[in-house]
Amino acid sequence: METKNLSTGNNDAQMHEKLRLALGEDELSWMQEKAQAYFDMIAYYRCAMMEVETKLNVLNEEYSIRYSRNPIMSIKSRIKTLESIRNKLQRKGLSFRLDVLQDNIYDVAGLRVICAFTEDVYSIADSLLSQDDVRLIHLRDYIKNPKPSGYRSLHLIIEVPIFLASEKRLMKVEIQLRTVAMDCWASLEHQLRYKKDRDFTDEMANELTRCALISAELDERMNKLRREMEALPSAEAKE
Ligand code: 0O2
Repeated sequence: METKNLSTGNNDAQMHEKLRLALGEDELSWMQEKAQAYFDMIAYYRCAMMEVETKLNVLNEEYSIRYSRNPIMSIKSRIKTLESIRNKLQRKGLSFRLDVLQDNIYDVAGLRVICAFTEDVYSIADSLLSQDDVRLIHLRDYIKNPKPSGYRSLHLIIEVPIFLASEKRLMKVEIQLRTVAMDCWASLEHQLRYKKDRDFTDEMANELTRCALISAELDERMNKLRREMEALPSAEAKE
């Protein structure tokens, strides 16, 4: 372990020296300042992501106490990679500047919340949005209005405060809420569609859309079953 650190440090020093010779001291320190500002900003997004994840875990815990079941099955979080941020800015015709990034890219910090039932998706979203430090920036309901591909999920862009040592910052976070069935479809579709060495035909796209309809039907039938079960008297009430 110690050897690895020493050798990494050595490589860093060599790289620094190469850059200093190629660029000059002023340019190098300008570049370092820019890089530091970027990494600081990413750290703030990471804090906001943790903040929202905690809120979701608290909601899940409360539902579990109140209704003896967990509406949230799992939460995945990710920070968008530098490459993905750069590509998205390019696609939007925007330059790579921190202020431009913060004003235009809302999914630097992203959470994917996998729920048991469709109704859980909306209950969790409503509970989160009713909190007084959460501001809704944007809502896209791809469950009520699926994408042409068949993709279904509820997308929220929210703004939450993070409290640092001497300041409060408002940060944007994207939350994608979906059921297990929606997540299964989206994950498999993503794997199939983005296989780089294969063509994706129209017939394959149509087949995926048909699979999305089957997954929507599965959700509907599960929701119905749940409603029917909840309408029955509980074992305690029967005694
Ligand atoms: P990643 O790696 O998942 O983060 P915006 O500028 O953000 O408002 P955008 O990006 O078109 O516009 O927003 P949209 O379409 O509402 O949401 C984009 C994200 O939703 C994607 O993230 C996917 O995660 C998911 N998504 C949207 N459509 C589909 C689809 O047809 N199939 C699958 N599997 N996922 C989808 P990114 O940007 O691809 O990157």
